[in-house]
Amino acid sequence: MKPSAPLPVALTAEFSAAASRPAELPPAVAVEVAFAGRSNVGKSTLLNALMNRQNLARTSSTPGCTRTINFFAVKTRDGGVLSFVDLPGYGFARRAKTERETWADLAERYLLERPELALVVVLVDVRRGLEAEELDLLTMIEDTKKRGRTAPAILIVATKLDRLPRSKQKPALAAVAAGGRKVHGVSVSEPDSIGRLWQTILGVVGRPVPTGV
Ligand SMILES: Nc1nc2c(ncn2[C@@H]2O[C@H](COP(=O)(O)OP(=O)(O)OP(=O)(O)O)[C@@H](O)[C@H]2O)c(=O)[nH]1
Ligand SMILES: [Mg+2]
Repeated sequence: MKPSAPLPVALTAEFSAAASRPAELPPAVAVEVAFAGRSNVGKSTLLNALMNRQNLARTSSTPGCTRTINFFAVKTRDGGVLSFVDLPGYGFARRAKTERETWADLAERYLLERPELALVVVLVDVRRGLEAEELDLLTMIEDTKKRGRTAPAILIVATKLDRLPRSKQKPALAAVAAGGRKVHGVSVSEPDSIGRLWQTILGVVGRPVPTGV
C-alpha cells in the first residue's frame, strides 16, 4: 500500500513584508529560513509547497519573477513560529547590470548581516548541479565566520527531480552531493519530498518561538 502523504507541517502562513533595498528590511519577528538560488530554480514554488498554499509566493515560468525579498510568517502545527524568506534569484543575465548590483547589495547584505537568519536553503536545479554561482554563494555564506559572526546553517536542495526519469535521479543527486555535502532532492508534485524537507528544516531550527519583537 502506498504510504499516505504526511500531514502539512505549516498550520498558517501569511505574507508579512517585502524589501527592495536594505533600509526596508523589516525587524525580525522569528527565526528566519531563507531560500536562495538561481532565477527560475523553483524557490517561490517550493515555498508555496512548504506553506501548503497555492500562490502565496508569486511564481512564473519566466526567470526574474521575484524582485524583492519577501517575508512570510509561518506557524507550525506544534506551535512553532518561523519566517520564511524568499530571495530574488541571481544569474538572470537579461537584467541590467545596475539591477544585478542592486540584487547583490540587497541579498548579500541580508544573507551576511542578519543575526536571526538560522538556515539558508540553497536551491539547485538537479539537472544543472552546483555551478560557479552556487559555489560562490556557499563560500560567501560559510565565510561569514571569518567576519566574526555566526554563519547560518546551509542546506542544499536539488529541485525539479520529476524532470528526470527515475533511473537518472539517484546519479544526479549523487553528483550534486559530490564533495560530501548533504543534499535533499525535491519535486513539488511529490508531497513526501516536501514533508522530508520540513523535518530537516525543523531539525536545524528546532521548535522556534517568536522573538517577541
Ligand atoms: N516540473 C517542475 N517544475 C517546477 C518545480 N518547481 C518549480 N517549477 C517550475 O519552475 C518555474 C520557476 O519557478 P519559481 O518558483 O517562480 O522560480 P524562482 O526560483 O522563484 O524564480 P525567480 O523568482 O525568478 O528567482 C515555474 O514554472 C515552476 O512551475 C518542480 O519541482 N517540478
Ligand atoms: Mg521567485
